[in-house]
Amino acid sequence: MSDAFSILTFDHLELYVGNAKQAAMFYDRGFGFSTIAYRGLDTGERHVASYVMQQGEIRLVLTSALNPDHPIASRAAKHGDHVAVIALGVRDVDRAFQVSTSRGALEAVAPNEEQDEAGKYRYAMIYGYGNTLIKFVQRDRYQGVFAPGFVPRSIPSRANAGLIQIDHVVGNVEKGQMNHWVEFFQKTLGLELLVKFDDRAISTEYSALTSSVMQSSTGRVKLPINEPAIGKGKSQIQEFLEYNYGAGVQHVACLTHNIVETVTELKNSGIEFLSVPSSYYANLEARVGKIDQSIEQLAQLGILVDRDREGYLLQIFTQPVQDRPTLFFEIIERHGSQGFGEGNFKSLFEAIEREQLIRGNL
Ligand code: TYF
Ligand code: FE
Repeated sequence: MSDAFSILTFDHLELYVGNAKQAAMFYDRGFGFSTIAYRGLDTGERHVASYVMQQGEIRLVLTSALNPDHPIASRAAKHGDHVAVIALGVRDVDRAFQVSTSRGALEAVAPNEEQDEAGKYRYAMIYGYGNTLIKFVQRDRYQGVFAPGFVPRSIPSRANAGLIQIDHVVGNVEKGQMNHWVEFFQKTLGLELLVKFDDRAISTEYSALTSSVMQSSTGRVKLPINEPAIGKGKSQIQEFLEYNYGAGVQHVACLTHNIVETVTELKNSGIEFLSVPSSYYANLEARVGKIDQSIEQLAQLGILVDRDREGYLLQIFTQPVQDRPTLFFEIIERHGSQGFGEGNFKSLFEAIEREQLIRGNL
């Protein structure tokens, strides 16, 4: 198996937000990200302000417009704070752009080179689902902290939470659109369809969804896509689409090597998580067998466990990180399993439905 061109990793995710200065404090104090670079009025940037936040290899760029006519202002007004750009590290931006656009991807920004004293930085962008942009980044000849136009700013988070890598980034698309986007990622990026969960695998009494997991050849970039399916109540995917005003990134899964410590830290910092009933833990050991963690501790923190042929995984989901029921984060620790917690889908979706019911959206 091989990609259409070499996709190395997630380079960063850029969020368009209403107030980047305040969001930066949330991702620092709440999630344990350190500020590593900045651009804004005081660095000579007239149109936007951006904070580059890093934890382990995860980089989030938080960007706000400085005036109401800027397209980033209208995007943030429409979708709320959201992941606007999925940036992929590639070996060759020109090839990534040429191959993907010749196979049907729409051009957003043609290959561009920016330069400063730290070297040369190349990028290009294509359109993904909804208003999401997919950016190709090539930084092999760039030695700077982030990119030209940014000044280094070293503000270490007071409490690193042990997040180390982006594991996967999930998109929600409108009903009937999932296969279109699966084919889009197969054709234009050469991603492989790893697994498909249909609405029988993913349904509760009230709601249903279908999901396809797309993956790059190295496995480092995983981009699952969900669409709503018909159920007795409103699908959580439909709820997302209504509040996000269209397709977009639903959740970002961050890898940790110690989920117990990570979640303890995040909870102490005020991050709120979904919770499952204590009955989930009653027959857990029978379901997943022996694991290294104490089930009592997992139950206390609300961490979910799933096992497949290759091993097991631990996962937990935050509440949405803005007032709209849109973007949320997943914390995941893998022990062999490369799955997504299929065995937890029912409990997880019932937990989400309890929240939908409180919001008046079930
Ligand atoms: O990425 C996944 O597939 C899991 C489970 O709306 C999941 O994290 C799937 C759909 C969803 C929430 C979580
Ligand atoms: Fe996930």
